[in-house]
Amino acid sequence: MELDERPFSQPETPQSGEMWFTEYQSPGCGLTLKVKKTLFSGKSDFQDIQIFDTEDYGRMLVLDGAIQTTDRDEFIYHEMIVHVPLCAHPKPKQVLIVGGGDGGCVREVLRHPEVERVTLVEIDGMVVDLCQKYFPKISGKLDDPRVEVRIEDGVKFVREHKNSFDVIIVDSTDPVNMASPLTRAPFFRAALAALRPGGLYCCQSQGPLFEARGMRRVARTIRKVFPCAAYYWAHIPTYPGGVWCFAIASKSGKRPEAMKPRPLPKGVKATYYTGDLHRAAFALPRYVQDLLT
Ligand code: AG3
Repeated sequence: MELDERPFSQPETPQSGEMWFTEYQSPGCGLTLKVKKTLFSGKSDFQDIQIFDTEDYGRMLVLDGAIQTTDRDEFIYHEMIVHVPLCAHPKPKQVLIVGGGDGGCVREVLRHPEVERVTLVEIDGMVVDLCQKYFPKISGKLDDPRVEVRIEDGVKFVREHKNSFDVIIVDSTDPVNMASPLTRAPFFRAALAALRPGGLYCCQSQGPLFEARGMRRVARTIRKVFPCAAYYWAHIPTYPGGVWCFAIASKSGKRPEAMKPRPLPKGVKATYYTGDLHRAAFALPRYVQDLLT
C-alpha cells in the first residue's frame, strides 16, 4: 500500500472513555499510544497538525496522521540525522536544514562550534510557531544568533543557492504530497549544486519494513545524481517498523561510510550518538542492502 492510501489516523475513544491515537503503518498494523490530552488539533495551509500529550512518550507532533517527533525518542532521530554528516565533514561552517520546523536538527547542529550559520527553511510557519509553544526542549534554540529561520519553500530556496553550504540536511515528512519533490532528481541536482566542494547531503529516508518500494526508488535516484551515496539507520520506536534509514551523499565522490568521523566537540555529550555507533550504523542487514541496490 502506498503511503497516501493509508487510512487516516484519528484519535480513538474506546468505551472506557480513554483516548488513544493510532498511526496506521499498513492496513494491518498501527502504533497506538494513550493520549492524556489533545493540546492542539488544526489545519495549516499545508497539512493537518495535531499535538498530543501521551502517557508514555510525552508530547507528540503528528502531521497528516504521521508521527513526527515525541519528547521521549526525538533524541535518536535528531542526533543521528545531524551528527553523522557533521562529524563526517572536516569543517562544516554553513549548514542548511530543509524542513525540520520543530527545531530539533537546529539544536543538534548548534552543538558544533565550528558551524558559523544554520539556515532553517521550513515551508509551514505554523509548525514552527506551535513547536516553540509546545516543544520548548526541541525548538528552544531557534532564537540563537547563529540561526536564520526562513518560512518558504525549500525546493525553491535550494534551487536559488549555488555553492553555499557544507552540509544540507533534509528533515522532511515522508515523501508524499508536498514532501515528494524533495526525493526527486531535480531537487537532488539542485542540492548537489547548492553544496560547496566537499559538501555532504543527508536526508531521512523512511523505514525498510513498510516503505521498501519508496526507499528503493529514492536510493536509485540519489545514486544517479550524487557521485556517491550510502545509507545508515537507527532504531526509532515511534516510526513505522521501529527502524529508520538515512541517506548520506557526498559531492566529492568520497564514500560517506568510509569518512572517519571527527569526535563530537569537547564537552558535548550526546544521548544516542557515539563515534562507534556512527561507524556501526552503516552496517545494514542483507534485506536492507538488497532493497537499496
Ligand atoms: N520527520 C520525519 C518523520 C517521518 C515519520 N514517518 C511516519 N511516522 N510515518 C521527523 C521530523 C523531526 N524533526
